[in-house]
Amino acid sequence: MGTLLKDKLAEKIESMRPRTERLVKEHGDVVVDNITIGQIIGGMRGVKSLVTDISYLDPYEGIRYRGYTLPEVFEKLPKAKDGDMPYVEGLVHLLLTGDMPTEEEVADVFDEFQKRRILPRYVYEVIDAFPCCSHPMAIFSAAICTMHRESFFAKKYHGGISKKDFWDPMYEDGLNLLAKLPEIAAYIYAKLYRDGNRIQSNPNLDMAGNFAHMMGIEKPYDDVSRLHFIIHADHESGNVSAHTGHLVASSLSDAYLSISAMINGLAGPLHGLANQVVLRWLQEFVDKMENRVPTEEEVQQYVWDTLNAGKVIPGYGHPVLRKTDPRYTIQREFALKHMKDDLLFKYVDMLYKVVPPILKEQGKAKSPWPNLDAHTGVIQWHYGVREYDFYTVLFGVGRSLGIIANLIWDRALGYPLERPKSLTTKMLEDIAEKSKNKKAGGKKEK
Ligand code: HAX
Repeated sequence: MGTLLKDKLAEKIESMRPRTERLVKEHGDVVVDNITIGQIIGGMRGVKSLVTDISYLDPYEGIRYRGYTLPEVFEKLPKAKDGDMPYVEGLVHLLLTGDMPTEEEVADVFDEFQKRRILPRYVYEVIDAFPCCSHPMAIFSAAICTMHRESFFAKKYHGGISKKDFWDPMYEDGLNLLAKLPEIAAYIYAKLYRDGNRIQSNPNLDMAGNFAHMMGIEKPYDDVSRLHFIIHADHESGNVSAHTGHLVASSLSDAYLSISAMINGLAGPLHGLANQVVLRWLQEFVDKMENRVPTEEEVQQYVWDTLNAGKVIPGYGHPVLRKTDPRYTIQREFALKHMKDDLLFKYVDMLYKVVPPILKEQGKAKSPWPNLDAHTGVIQWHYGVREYDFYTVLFGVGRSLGIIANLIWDRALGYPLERPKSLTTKMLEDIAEKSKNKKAGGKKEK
């Protein structure tokens, strides 16, 4: 056991390579997209300029992992023996190979993780050495970065390795890191919020089940963790965390350096940090309401007050999605089943009714619908994880699954150094002027 995944992946890579090579050799000059000045200044929204087969985001349907919608992923992946949610190990197999795993293939990834999960001692020491009041995301990023010295890829590269084989040490680094992330996250939690009293990992448990165990939280928190890691795993390549991971790895930085960098991108309030911002915003509202359920008018007033103060409604809107995020819906279904009487969930439920019409009326946000961050914190809060600074670390553990799958495939298909071209503002002004004159000339000729 423990080699099924790598052997299958090697076969998939061999069959995929000719497709990429043919596209570049025979169709390299085919135009896919144009770019406007608005897109260049506006964060490259919608520019089709990246390639990944791990996931695809449709604005109306939401994310598909390897062609499967999220409800299909939850239905088809093998379920945990002692829970309702699928094993994260099965998702790893799906993301890497594109195939739904058998029970045996899930057990194989389980074995892979068991072999690799022990943390070097210095990682605990790095976490211990952080000054007080450090944000857990800064600690998480540093802990991962420190393990750069373990990198097989870095060693092999310096020893001299064929480009064709780059993916192999990236696979080793990627799986080594994934297996260790739950322990790093759980130790950061213990250190910051439980006086350093950590619970030893249980090698008989699956990745998410073991995480729940190390957090010291009873069932169904193991299922909450499986759900959480799976829905956060991937969202195409263009979001800040995925793109950062890909960009940094494109310079042949190893998995540790690349994942540490992506964690820093995820730590921004417009991206992963939104889940803690949502909770803070909700808590302020609950305090204001003195712990009672508000009326619809009070919720409307709170939302308008936030907007009128020049702030965004956290957890709402998205750069690509144009409907309710299915990752929100899946969490909502879980909450309706397990915690429908929870006070905070009642707030979230009311906001779901109230916010979209208000954002539509305000007319700025292109999507008035909730994204996944509108819901994650409420579930964590319910199960006792109330230190909301920590929520983005949980996001980071999940997001690493998809990004590592991408990094391995980036190496396998030989994607080169990323290096787009920049222009100056004056150059853009000249292009704009030329286009204006051309249009005016065209009109005169008519
Ligand atoms: N509340 C109020 N205004 C909003 C808004 C919201 N939730 N979402 C967008 N807008 C505003 C924007 O601020 C922008 O205003 P200006 O023109 O004054 O700058 C305008 O509507 C157009 O923005 P957009 O094109 O619809 O959205 P963007 O692609 O620029 O930004 C964001 C997408 C997710 C950053 C945005 O919707 C937002 O700030 N949402 C709140 C924060 C949040 O929930 N972030 C998490 C997103 C999911 C994710 O990546 N998680 O990791």
